[in-house]
Amino acid sequence: MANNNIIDLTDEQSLQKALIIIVEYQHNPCPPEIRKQELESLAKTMNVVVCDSIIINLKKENSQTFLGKGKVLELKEISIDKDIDLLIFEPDLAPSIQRNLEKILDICVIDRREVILQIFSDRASTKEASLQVELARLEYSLPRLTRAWTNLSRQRGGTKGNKGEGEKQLEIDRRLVLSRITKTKEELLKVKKIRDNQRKSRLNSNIPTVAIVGYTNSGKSSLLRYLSSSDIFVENKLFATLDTTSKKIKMPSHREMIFSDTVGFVSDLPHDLIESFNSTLEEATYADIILIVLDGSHPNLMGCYKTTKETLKELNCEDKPTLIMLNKCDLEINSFDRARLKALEPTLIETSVKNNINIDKVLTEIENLYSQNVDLSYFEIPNDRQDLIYYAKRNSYVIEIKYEENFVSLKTKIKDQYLGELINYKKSTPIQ
Ligand SMILES: Nc1nc2c(ncn2[C@@H]2O[C@H](COP(=O)(O)OP(=O)(O)OP(=O)(O)O)[C@@H](O)[C@H]2O)c(=O)[nH]1
Ligand SMILES: [Mg+2]
Repeated sequence: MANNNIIDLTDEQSLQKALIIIVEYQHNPCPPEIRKQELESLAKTMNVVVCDSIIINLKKENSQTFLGKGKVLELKEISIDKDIDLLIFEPDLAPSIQRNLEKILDICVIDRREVILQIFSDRASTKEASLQVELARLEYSLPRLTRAWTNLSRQRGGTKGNKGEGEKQLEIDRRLVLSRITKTKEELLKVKKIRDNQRKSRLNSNIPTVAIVGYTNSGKSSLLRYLSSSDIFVENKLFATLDTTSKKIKMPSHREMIFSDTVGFVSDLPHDLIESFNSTLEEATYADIILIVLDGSHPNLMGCYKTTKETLKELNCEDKPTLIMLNKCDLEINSFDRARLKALEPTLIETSVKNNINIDKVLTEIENLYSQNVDLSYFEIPNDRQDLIYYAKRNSYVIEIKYEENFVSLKTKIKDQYLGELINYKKSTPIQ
């Protein structure tokens, strides 16, 4: 690829010095101090050194440079004084503003969205995740082909050569990016088909599925790792997980359920990333139960809760049976937020995956939730058809078996294709 226009931070460049700029100019319910902290941890995850962070109150937006002339010059002075290589802005910048700022400041200017793209790009490990990130990066780069900076060094587009040459090169670059986008989409479609087939076979079985969702770094992978005694990747950094991992878990009733880990949410997740990660997030759409993991020690707990609920709404999952874990209760949880959350979500369970607090309770609750919400079938099986009871146990999710005088009553969740001979003993009304 000749020109991807996205910063590529290699190890050698890992000591890039960044200045973070949070601009307050439209009402944002999340306090700037908290947004600053989050952008700092995102920047650190991207492997840059954050030298300083500044919050700027902006009354009137400048159409060319977003900030006023005086502020831009002030930033230039700070950047020179502190030997800054990289400015990171929140909110996201329009391509033309980013270009103008880079020209005036003579250093690389990126926004939060590009930071997230970079992190996703560094972390994508499976083919699907890599393709998804590649697509988001290419789409992001398209309107930015004339940027002065890329790979933290100057690029030719728009800055060198005469105008005619620049335009010709730009057209070549545009076409290259567009054909790459088409190719990536095609490849993605193929990978998606494989995933869909895997999911289909999981859904076709009678094993209930639980999607573990929540803000990044809340403990989702830690939970699945703990439950499945596996070595799933867990890290105290944002976006440790970009792919879905599914594991069969033995529940307290000894029945099995499939738990799937998902990519973490973040507030204002760039829309193209939500779209490109849709197939991963679809795990939630198809799950029987949603398990939300919240980090109780997060400084913006209510914001994380809100973002999680909003993202689930975007995925059309808001009406699914849902359980909330208020995780990391071994750490300090803001008592005001805890009370607010409990009022909103009375069934919330305080947990610590780290110290195994209330994890069994979560599993039991999930089973309860499932049996309350699932469409059950009812059967009365003659006592001498123990083979059918055995068949039902193996091929459906049995909620209850009662041995009556003349028959065995069975309450279960079973898919039509598994009914077999059981269909002859199906009852339309629930067993009393
Ligand atoms: N103190 C404490 N730390 C926890 C607990 N659960 C998880 N952690 C830590 O929180 C950090 C993030 O955990 P992960 O399981 O990677 O979080 P995640 O939700 O999968 O994060 P993403 O994949 O980025 O979305 C790790 O350092 C864990 O060790 C807990 O109950 N208590
Ligand atoms: Mg994870």
